[in-house]
Amino acid sequence: MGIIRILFLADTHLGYDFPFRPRIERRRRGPEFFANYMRALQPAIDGRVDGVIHGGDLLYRSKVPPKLVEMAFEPLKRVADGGIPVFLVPGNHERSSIPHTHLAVHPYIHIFDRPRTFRLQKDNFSLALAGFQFVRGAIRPYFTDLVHQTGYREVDADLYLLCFHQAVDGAAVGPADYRFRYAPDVIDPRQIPGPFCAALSGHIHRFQVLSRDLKDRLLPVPVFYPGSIDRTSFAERNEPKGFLQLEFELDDFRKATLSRWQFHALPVRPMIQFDLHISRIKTADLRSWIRARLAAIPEDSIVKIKINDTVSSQAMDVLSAPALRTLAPATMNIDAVFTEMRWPPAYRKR
Ligand SMILES: [Mn+2]
Repeated sequence: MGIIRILFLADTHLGYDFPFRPRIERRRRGPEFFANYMRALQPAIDGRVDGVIHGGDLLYRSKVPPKLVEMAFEPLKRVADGGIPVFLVPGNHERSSIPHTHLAVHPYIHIFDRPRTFRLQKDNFSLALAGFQFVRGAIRPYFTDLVHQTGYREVDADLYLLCFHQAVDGAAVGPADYRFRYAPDVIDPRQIPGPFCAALSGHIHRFQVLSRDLKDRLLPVPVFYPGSIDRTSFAERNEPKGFLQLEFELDDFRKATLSRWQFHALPVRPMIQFDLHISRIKTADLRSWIRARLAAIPEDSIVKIKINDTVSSQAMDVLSAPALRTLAPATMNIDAVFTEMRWPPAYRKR
């Protein structure tokens, strides 16, 4: 009887490493975020989906120049101009609301600026999209109430989707697979009411679909995280990045279901971390140690050198950001992080 296709992306963090007036010349990662954003939206720009949901953290922070907001909304408006509605959940990086929001005004762009429900209709098939902006702090005790406040029960539709930008019990992050659990700022997914067929959320940067709770019981409503469109930190260095496409179907008996979904991967650069125990290397050998390591990895790598032990000022001459850049090809991004105080003990504050 009908199919509705939804493109779901989140955590685009536009504006990250994207200075409008750069003070130094080096490779910036900002354009890569925009490039993946455009790649993710391409199916919508081509008219191959019926709606777009952005799960929040469109921008990398809340205080941004209007130009950045304009650049972020330009492709969304292009999608909306094609008659495809766009739904946006303000995330924590937007401080729960879109800055310079007048730049986002378009009859087909809908923002969850408060708990509310939008309707998406295609022929005789309709979806209700209930959702709310990012809620800071203790959401767990108020979650049921918030869902209620969206007013979804007053909206008639074949299928109901819940949109938010929060952590839920069982969501996993980081190289050590940390799992969120039972905290006041974490949603209990068992509390998502039955009429919903899925919850779509941003916030967690790893792509994952939660269908079981922490006790391995089947969840009544699955939770989808598309993850971020690029690696925003070294904690994400092993994660594939991309976006989701979900297909909803209305059959001949007017029964509607989430019939299929697919993760679409986006290109990412290798992220490589080296551990440097500086007390074990002569300062004179430091440059060649770094050069040898950089020569053995892909030229477009994003490199972090994790420096253990106290660093002498001579070693700092090699490890400062500008000095490191002279050792790496211009195609790399390179940075050092210091696990101890940057300066020898004599410089430390008491
Ligand atoms: Mn985020």
